Amino acid sequence: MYTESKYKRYTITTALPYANGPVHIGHLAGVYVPADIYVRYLRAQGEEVLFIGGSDEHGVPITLKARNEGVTPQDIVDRYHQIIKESFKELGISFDIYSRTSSKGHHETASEFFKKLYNEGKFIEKNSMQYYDEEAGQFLADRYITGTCPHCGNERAYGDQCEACGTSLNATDLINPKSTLSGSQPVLRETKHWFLPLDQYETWLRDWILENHKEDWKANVYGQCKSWIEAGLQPRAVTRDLNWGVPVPLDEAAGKVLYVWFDAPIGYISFTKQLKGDDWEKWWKSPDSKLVHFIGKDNIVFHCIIFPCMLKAEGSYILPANVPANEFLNLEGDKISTSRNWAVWLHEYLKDFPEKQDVLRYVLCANAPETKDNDFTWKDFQTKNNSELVAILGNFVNRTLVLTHKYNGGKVPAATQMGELELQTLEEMKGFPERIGRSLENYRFREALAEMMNLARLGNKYLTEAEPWKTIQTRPEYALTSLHVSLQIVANLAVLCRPFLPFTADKLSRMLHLQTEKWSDAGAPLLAEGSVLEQPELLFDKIEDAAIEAQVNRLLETKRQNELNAWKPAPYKEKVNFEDFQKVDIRVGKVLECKKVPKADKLLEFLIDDGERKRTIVSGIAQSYPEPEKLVGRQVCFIANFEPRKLRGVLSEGMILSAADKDGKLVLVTPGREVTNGVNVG
Ligand code: B3M
Ligand code: ZN
Repeated sequence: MYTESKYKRYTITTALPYANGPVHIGHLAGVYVPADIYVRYLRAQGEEVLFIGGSDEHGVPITLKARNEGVTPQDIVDRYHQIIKESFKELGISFDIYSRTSSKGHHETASEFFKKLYNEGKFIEKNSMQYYDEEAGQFLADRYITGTCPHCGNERAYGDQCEACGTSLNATDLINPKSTLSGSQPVLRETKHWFLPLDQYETWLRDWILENHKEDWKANVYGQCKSWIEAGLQPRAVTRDLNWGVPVPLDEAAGKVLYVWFDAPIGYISFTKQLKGDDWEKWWKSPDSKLVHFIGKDNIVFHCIIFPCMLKAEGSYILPANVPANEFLNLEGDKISTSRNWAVWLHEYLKDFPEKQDVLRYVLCANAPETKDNDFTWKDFQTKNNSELVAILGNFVNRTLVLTHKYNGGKVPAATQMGELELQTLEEMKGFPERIGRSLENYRFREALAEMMNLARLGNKYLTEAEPWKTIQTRPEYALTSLHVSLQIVANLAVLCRPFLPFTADKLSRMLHLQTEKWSDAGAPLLAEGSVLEQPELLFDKIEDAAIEAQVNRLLETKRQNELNAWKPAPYKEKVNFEDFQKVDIRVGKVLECKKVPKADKLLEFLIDDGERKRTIVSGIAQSYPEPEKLVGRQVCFIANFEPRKLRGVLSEGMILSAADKDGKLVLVTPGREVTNGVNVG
């Protein structure tokens, strides 16, 4: 490692995704891709690493989903745990274990953890007034209750947290609370819960975080912790009146479970036990172990304040050395949302773009919201693939391998003509492992990725200057030497791209018969003269516009569906009196002719039999009736006593009534059955 490290092993955890839906690119960019890059780098450095993942299977999001689908919470978590686990694996997220919190082992570990704190008097027992939904017949906690956040005014804050400003809340903090079960106004009822007195840890937190982690924790993380600590920490309920979760291991607590955010982080520990058996403790209790939590910014309070207080209260655990939380990734300029299906789901991506796992890893790392929210667009995805992966990395590797097969039978050539350019290029190559490594050790993954790509740029630059396709005619020895140098850069890329692009690294190593993945070997030539290379295969291929258009259209359709689902009637107009209404003369008439008004894409010209005479009326419904002639013979309702007016040169006598449907279509208002032309509509 390049930065000093007193650690013998690394315990790396990733936020446990709720098993109430698949994972999307926001989760990947925020948590799992950076975590996997970091872990793969540590392994390449020969470090002892434990990489932990798993599904968070308790909590109200899951019971709400089960309720909406009329299935059990276990059905929900069984379905999504599998989808999540498989899609992570297919993306190359290299967990040592991916487990789940509904497992028996987790329930035991979480119960024991609670019981220890209980027996040592670390909780405050409190009867408190909590919100209760009389219609649904249950207490309301977490996402069962919503209301206005007292800190930022977000009207869709939940009972335990406001996702807009990240503040952790007690349900009784909410303004205008409403049950998400029945929509009713909840009442307050007394119930007993056990609270972790966070306020008692304030002095310690100030010291541990505000003093000791001022420099090494990311500014966005440090800043959030600072504002919470300075806002004053409150005791936090660690139990809930729910029936889905880890039962509170106390006789008097029937019908209560551990708060999901109490049990979930303990999942990191129970999964370690599951994997390591009796050898688990060193990963969580030895000061030689470095604990790092990879999370999104909405989980900072739980991983920097609440879970550390739990570990501190228990007394035998190490604390996180760092929590490099990322900000949020948006999609096409809008917040990613599971409920609005505004997301790129990992399992769908893997189906739509088979064999392109590394492209997604690359784009999500290059665009990672490391210090501020960032945006994913399909156009940028295509550009990064075509202009960077194909044109820079893929192109350099392919040219080098193809020319080596063409000029030297696919063997690494001898380097007999090393000139100034060659020596300088190999000298430059030496510096890449450390620069990339230091960025990774400081959780600057975008910077590290860019530096890895700079090595490919160095290769392209060298190859272009050396021009073996030209010198092969005049100075064949030099041409072969320049391919030798280029091949060393290709081999270094195979080692240095592995944390980011593991599938590409595998392909490259196979083509080169590369024998090492060790970071410490990189920076120097890695291929011996004469060693045989496999036939080259393209590392990346261009992504065509059609594939991107299909994705963008899918999102546009999703947006349209969301607008339809969100549609509400326009606000009703002011009251009018009956006399005013009687002034409007609405009649029924029959369509005799109907045609488009030339050069007016929205207008149709109707000839109506109004019971007395024929009248022309122009109406703006052309886009909803593309075949106007089909309206001949239909009866329509029209306002007969508007002043005539000219529209695109046509004198229009009245207004035909149509309803503007929520999808924007205009639908003619017609009588329920054939009536006499000219009759009144009232
Ligand atoms: N289940 C995920 C979230 O809040 C939450 C993380 C738990 S990590 C212990 O989106
Ligand atoms: Zn808020």
